[in-house]
Amino acid sequence: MRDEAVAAIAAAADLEQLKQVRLDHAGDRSPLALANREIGALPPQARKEAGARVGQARGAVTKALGERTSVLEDEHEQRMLVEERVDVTLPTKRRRAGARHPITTFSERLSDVFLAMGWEVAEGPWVEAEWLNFDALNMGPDHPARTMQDTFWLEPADAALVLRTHTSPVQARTMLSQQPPIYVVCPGRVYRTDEVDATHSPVFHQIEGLVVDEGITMAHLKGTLDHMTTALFGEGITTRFRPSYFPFTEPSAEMDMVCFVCRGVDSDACRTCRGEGWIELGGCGVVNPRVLTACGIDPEVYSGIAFGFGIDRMLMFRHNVTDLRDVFEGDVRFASAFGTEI
Ligand code: FA5
Repeated sequence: MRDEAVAAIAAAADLEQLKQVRLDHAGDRSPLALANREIGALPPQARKEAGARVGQARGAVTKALGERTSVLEDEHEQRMLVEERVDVTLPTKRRRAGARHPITTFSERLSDVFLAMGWEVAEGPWVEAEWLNFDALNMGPDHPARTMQDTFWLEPADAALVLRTHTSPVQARTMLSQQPPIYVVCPGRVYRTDEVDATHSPVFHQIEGLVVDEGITMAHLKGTLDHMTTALFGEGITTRFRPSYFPFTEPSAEMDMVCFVCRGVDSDACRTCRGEGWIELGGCGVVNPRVLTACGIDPEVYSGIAFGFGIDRMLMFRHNVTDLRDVFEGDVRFASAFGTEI
């Protein structure tokens, strides 16, 4: 009985099996327990002898159980240590934190320059009425200048809706909703059917500026834009106006600033201005009186100035981004490289 029990204990492969063996060989109904109970019925001499033998057997079984338990518990613990081992050197699956897009930060920085002068920030929708994108800005249905900005039209065609090709419709929206004095900037996304290359994208960003007040002239325009370039690029940046044409301004100009990297000296090797010595920021001019009239403002009393600059191009020049595609591909490494100081 004893040998059988000890052999069964030794054969238990894990704690679960040992539990069963304990029940079978040391439990209340085990042969040893039954034998123990029968001892009382034996004659005194036999009782003594049987008691000693059963007692020894039970002691041996208890000891064997104790030893096997501790061996199996050790094994179990070792196995758990191996199975649940944590390799702290493995790469984590935690996602990198995102980063603010530099266009967002740069747009805010641009707006701040104007907010500090007491201007307001205006917004307009990306899906715009054809009339506001073109007609109100002195580009009627057959105006040749419409082809200057190749347009995404929305279906159905008779809804006369476009993806705005510039931020200038916000000028019209602002003038239609408030009377002068008006001092607003509008940074935002615009769309054109342009092919993608290092300096063009079919979706890009502009910042529009509009002032309408009494006695506003081209001199205010130049002074304001010079202040903006100084605030963004630092002191000593020369700017120039080149004659240009926009149906909604008269006279019109393209504004350039001297390349802030090479300062126009030995510019042939300069990658920022590509040998030009100058960087084009965008178009501007004195608001065409026809636009004021179309928007319900009396051009005999008020005059205005406006500008529309490419934010993406400015970001590129300011931060040495050589390919505009990087701005739109959405790689978080590109955005992270800018940090929060733009
Ligand atoms: C305009 O869009 C006029 N609305 C600007 C204006 C506003 C003039 C108010 C007068 C008064 P233009 O088409 O030149 O102008 O675009 C302005 C700027 O947008 C360009 O100088 C350039 O910096 C940027 N731009 C134009 N097309 C793209 C493009 N495909 N990708 C990136 N930037 C572009």
